[in-house]
Amino acid sequence: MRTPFPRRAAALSAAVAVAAPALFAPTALAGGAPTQPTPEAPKAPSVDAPESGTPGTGIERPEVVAHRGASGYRPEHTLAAYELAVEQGADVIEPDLVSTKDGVLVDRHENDITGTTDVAERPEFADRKKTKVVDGVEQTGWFTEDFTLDELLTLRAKERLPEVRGESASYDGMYQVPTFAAVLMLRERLSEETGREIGIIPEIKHSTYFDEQGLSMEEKAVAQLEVMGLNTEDSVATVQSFELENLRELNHELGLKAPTVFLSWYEGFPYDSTAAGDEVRDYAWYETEAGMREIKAAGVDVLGPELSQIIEKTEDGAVGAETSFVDDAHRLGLEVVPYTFRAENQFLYSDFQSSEDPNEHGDMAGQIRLFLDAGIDGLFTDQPDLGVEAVDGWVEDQNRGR
Ligand SMILES: [Ca+2]
Ligand SMILES: [Ca+2]
Repeated sequence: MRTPFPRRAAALSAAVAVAAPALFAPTALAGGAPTQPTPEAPKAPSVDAPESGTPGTGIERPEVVAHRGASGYRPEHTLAAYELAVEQGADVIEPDLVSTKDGVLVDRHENDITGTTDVAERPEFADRKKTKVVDGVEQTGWFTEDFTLDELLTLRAKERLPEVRGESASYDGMYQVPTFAAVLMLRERLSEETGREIGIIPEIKHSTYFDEQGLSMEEKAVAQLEVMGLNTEDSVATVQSFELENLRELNHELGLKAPTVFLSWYEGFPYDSTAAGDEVRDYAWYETEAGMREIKAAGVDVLGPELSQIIEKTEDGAVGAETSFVDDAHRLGLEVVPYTFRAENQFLYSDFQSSEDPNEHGDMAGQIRLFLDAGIDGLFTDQPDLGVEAVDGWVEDQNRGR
């Protein structure tokens, strides 16, 4: 069994290993090391040997995923954003995947590239501007599926939130849109350079939509992971989607061996449900036990909820009640890695805001600690340096028994 985010393994090994030894098999951090212990021999904690069930000892370090790269500091989804993320100590880098017209997987959060590239200022592409319905939402702009890779590579990335992240915007115009292959190669190089096996967590965006365009991405993603030696059960690669059907297909039909993550949102339907006319399987249903069991049956290992699915946000933006999401998921052997911790006040729960200035940094570390206390196994953040610092401090405190 695969445990891409290994905290649960050590934290619960004493309690759970007897009942389900394979389910929570400890892995080396980021997996893949040939010397990792077998499921029958849980890894010894590095700090004082814990009594069975004693809290605060031998906690594995939850992993920090650099959301779209170090996207708080560089234009998102650029090689520069990933390099900086690894320099800042991120354990895992996140490319989002969409397709070009000629079927190449490239790294953007949306197939609409109006907001993250200079395409709108390119007269040669003025006639590519279109209005389309993507996942049921009408959008006007420029779309990756209307560009060949060669055309796309002439564009330059820009900061999506220039008014919020002015420093990042100063890098506008410097970087290309990377292919998935380029990000995979960068991961390999950075792993060699740092001596740390860097994880990668590609997300297949708009799966049903791209199938409808005749540009299915899943087969290509598996093939590319295979080529890079990352299609293994203990892979440092983990594949994500906001739809379940393509994860089921990847796990059960397309030969994906690497772990998978089902992402969710606090409201609405995954688009595969909508496209199938399924009025039951909305994201709220996937939070129920029946829903989580179905996710598990699709071969999924990790849930990627939005923060408020774990700790509710009150109407005025403050910390609300903790839900049973983490406990429910853990009971079924699913890990929980929520998104997105962003340091600017406007993105924080009001308890952690530092001022009225929406763009000033607040106490993201404090907010992260709250979620670590709630039992998350890893986290996505736009500021990996701050995320790593928060996680390291928390782990240190846990191991001191605080
Ligand atoms: Ca993503
Ligand atoms: Ca497909």
